[in-house]
Amino acid sequence: MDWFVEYYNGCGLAIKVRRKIYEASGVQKVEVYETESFGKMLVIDGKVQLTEFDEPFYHEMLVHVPMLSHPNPKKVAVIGGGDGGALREVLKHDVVKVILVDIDRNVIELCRKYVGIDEGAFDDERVEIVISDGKEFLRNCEKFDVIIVDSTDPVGVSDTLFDREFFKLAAKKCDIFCCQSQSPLIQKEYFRILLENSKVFESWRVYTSCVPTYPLALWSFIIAGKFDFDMLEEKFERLKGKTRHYNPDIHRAAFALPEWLKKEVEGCT
Ligand code: AG3
Repeated sequence: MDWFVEYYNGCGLAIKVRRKIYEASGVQKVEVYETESFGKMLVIDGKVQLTEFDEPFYHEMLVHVPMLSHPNPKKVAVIGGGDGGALREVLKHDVVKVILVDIDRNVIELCRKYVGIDEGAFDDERVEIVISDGKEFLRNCEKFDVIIVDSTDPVGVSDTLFDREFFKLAAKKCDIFCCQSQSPLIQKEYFRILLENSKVFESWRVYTSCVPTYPLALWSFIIAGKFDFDMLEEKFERLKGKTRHYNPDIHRAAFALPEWLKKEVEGCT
């Protein structure tokens, strides 16, 4: 039995693994493990992207917060998210069309075969897959009700999803935008860039979720655009029984920020 270890700035996380199920190198290095306690685990370029154990704490908050903050989302784009977890959650809503844009076909294929958290989402007839850089896609795409960014850390292929130009394009192409915004504790440099860029939207807010297998467990998200939290209970009716983590209480509570984080956020307003 071995340990998989990911190091951050001066600390790290060790996860006991039973075996490596698959490894492939293309646009990115993709590894799939079977862990001792957390089910299957996806690692991209040495960084934990998900485990079966806690991925709903991330994907449900990334998706249902923006989806339920829109009056009637029909057309959605997911940028990144080649594992299919965010896609699976979007399809729980009454959507007409969902475009998944990922730069790495390998991630999609390996995740379908060896991870399986998509639960058939890639075969849904409402889904279209586009293999492209997310920023290039935004330049020429139609308008969406909601755009969701499910990226890796901004090193390597996904750094184009973290710049001001990407945010400017996104602001033109949707009513509501939502992105994962890294660890506000130990990846402050990335978090701050995303806060700064969010200013291109008329309004934006930060929320958090606890994702134990991500750096220091406290994970942040930014929602921007024309969102409101009216009638969450009524809108939640369509999701009832289908979520493992999300509910309207946790939605509202996720926006309650501790003093240190408020300061960080206000420093950017
Ligand atoms: N992407 C955001 C998590 C990145 C974790 N970073 C790290 N371990 N250094 C998640 C993609 C899952 N769909």
